[in-house]
Amino acid sequence: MTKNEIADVLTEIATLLELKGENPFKVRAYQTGARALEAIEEAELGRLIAEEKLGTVKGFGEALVQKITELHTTGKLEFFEKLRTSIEPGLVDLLQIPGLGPKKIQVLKAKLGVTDIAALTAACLDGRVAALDGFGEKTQEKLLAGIKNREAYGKRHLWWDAAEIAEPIVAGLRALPQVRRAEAAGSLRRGMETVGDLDFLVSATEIAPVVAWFVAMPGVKEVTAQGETKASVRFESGLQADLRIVPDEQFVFALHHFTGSKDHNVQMRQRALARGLSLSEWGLVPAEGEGTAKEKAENRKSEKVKDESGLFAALGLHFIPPELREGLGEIEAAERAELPRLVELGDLRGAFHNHTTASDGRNTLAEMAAAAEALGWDYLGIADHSKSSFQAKGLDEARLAKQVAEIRALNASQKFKTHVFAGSEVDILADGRLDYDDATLASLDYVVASVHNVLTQDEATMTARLIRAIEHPRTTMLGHATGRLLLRREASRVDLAKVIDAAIAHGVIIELNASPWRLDLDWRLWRKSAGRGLLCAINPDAHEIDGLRHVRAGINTARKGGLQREQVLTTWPLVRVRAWLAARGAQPPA
Ligand code: DGT
Ligand code: CA
Ligand code: CA
Ligand code: ZN
Repeated sequence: MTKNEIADVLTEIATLLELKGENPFKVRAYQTGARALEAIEEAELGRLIAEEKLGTVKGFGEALVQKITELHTTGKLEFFEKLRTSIEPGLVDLLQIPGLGPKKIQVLKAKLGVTDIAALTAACLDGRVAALDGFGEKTQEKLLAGIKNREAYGKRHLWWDAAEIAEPIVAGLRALPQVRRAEAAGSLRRGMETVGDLDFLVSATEIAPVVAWFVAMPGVKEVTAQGETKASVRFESGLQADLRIVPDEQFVFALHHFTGSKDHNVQMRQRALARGLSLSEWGLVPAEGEGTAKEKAENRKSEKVKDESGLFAALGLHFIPPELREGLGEIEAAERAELPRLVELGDLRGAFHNHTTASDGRNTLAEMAAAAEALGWDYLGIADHSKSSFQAKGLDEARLAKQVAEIRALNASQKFKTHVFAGSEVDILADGRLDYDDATLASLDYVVASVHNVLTQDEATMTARLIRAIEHPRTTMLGHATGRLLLRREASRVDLAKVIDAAIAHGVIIELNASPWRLDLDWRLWRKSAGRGLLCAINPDAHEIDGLRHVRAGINTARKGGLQREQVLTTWPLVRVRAWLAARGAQPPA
């Protein structure tokens, strides 16, 4: 580990110890240690450790010397790992709220059981915080305001929400007579699950009218910057948007630069340099000679490069889709022509995890089927909640049997071109058993097995629970595997590598839950698993007809995860899906 990484660990240890109410001197020792470490040079640290002289540095006691040495040489620290798992992750988030220090957080936890921001919000809203000794009405109000602010300004935004704001802006920019090309770049274009800010890029014949239009858009709450070729605004939601305007001959280079990611850009520049070229947001020019990159680009415009494909080709690369530009080996793959052919929205033919008014959905079976038909889907799976999810009106055996009969009748009536599969989103009980008996499960076309309660089990228990569900012969797919809610709730503690191994071994699908606040499994895990035979189903988890559209967010994540059409069951035609389900259903019970 580098010294800065070690310093970060020490700082985090101090915070965690503070949250645990540890001795303040001990806390201070870690804080001081982190600062002392920052002041040392990297090479110096290596030398001090090699010569066992770390203890001579002011600020490093015996305990710190041992821990820094362990981190530096092994990259790990057992003490830290243990400490981290002993504290609810939500408590650390609470520290970001103005007015809340470790002491107050401990009181909130002890008296009200508050361990995350959602629980604190609830406790403030029903007045329980004001009633605590040392808090009061004023503090409660201040905390609520702090939470609201954090939501509005401090945090990132769901890809879906950002895209809904960005799309009309791109259309509006393109409609301006002065605009030649306009694109939304940045993390939005890369399909990241959350977006920090929007980055619009425009080439135009005249700049002023474009800037004037941008800062006067509906929904703009504040103009945070306005210059000659750029402007920044903030919307009601707190989302910021940057606009940059460039001459048309620079557009491709600027688009590539502002799409990022930063790591991808750095690697592309290094690649250019290795070829005697200098790549920048202004152009691609020979690296030798006097002058800045900007001056050179203006003198020697990279005229042959008309679009991003041309830019990649100029560096001996196949086109890299924006979703893959994370600096994680995509350039090497593009050089060897080994990039996957990514799944596309138009490849989808249906989805399996959808709810109706029978449980907590807002549209009826017939409405959902009609909406799926309107999308051109060949099939729609209905998977309402099972009986243990009583808060979501989960179906008992009798209601489930009635729904299955309705679905069979609907298919027989041929009212819709879309075939409806009768399934269920069956709760995985705390011990890994499923919520219906085998006979009931056998009456279904498929089973989505999901965790909805007791989310806070330790890692080993949760992992065993999911694997037991995967091993059940009636389980077709695992639903929202980690239970995370982006920007709201952390993933459960679970060893996903083991879960994925079990799914592959048992031929069980893991869903890519396309709900914009889930996107679970994460794209980083799909990158690791796609080539290993793990089958994916992109499921919108729709609770109303409009929710079916969320598959688009799922496609984003699938593409980022490097998934190809073949690896996604929901791109398969109906006959093939039916045959696959039938083959699984024929498996004898264990
Ligand atoms: P975000 O907004 O946090 O979701 O992430 P991005 O990727 O949209 O980042 P942003 O908005 O700060 O910048 C947009 C792109 O501009 C970024 O993906 C790559 C490029 N960029 C920004 N800063 C740097 C930098 O320091 N070096 C390089 N090479 N590129 C940068
Ligand atoms: Ca951005
Ligand atoms: Ca930005
Ligand atoms: Zn669910």
